[in-house]
Amino acid sequence: MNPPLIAVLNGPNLNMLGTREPEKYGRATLDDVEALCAETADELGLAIDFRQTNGEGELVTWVQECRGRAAGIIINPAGYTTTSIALLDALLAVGLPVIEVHITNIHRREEFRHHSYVSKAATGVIAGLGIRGYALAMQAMAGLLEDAEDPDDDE
Ligand code: DHK
Repeated sequence: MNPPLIAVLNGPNLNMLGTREPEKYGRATLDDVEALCAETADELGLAIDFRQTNGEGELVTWVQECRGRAAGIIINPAGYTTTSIALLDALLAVGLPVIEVHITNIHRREEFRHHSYVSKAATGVIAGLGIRGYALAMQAMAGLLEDAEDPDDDE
């Protein structure tokens, strides 16, 4: 049987990780994030489809394409977190477990970063733990998928 596929979707400017405001986002690159996700997925028996785009429409299309294809979505919506009702609607439409990840603690930053439309569709949110947040999201997703398989099992 194929391992469950988790879409790991990244929004605008995350392609610049490593050189972008390293005092906030750290020195790891997006390739490092992908390698971390791939390694964690492997340990958990999951597969990943890891992507980044600067375009809101493309992100919406990728979310739509997850229906019937992916078991869950891990998303760092970056700048679209606070603006995109279209992204929220797409996430609600596909009806998959969603974990929202932010590298920085958005609640310690400017007020305009505090509100997330995406959170309305997210099962959980991880913020402020650096790129480690992606690995934690992967672990949480594995747990959610297990719970969905075995709803009566409390462990
Ligand atoms: C990344 C961005 O690009 C910002 O627009 C968000 C988020 C924070 C992050 O912490 O990963 O406000």
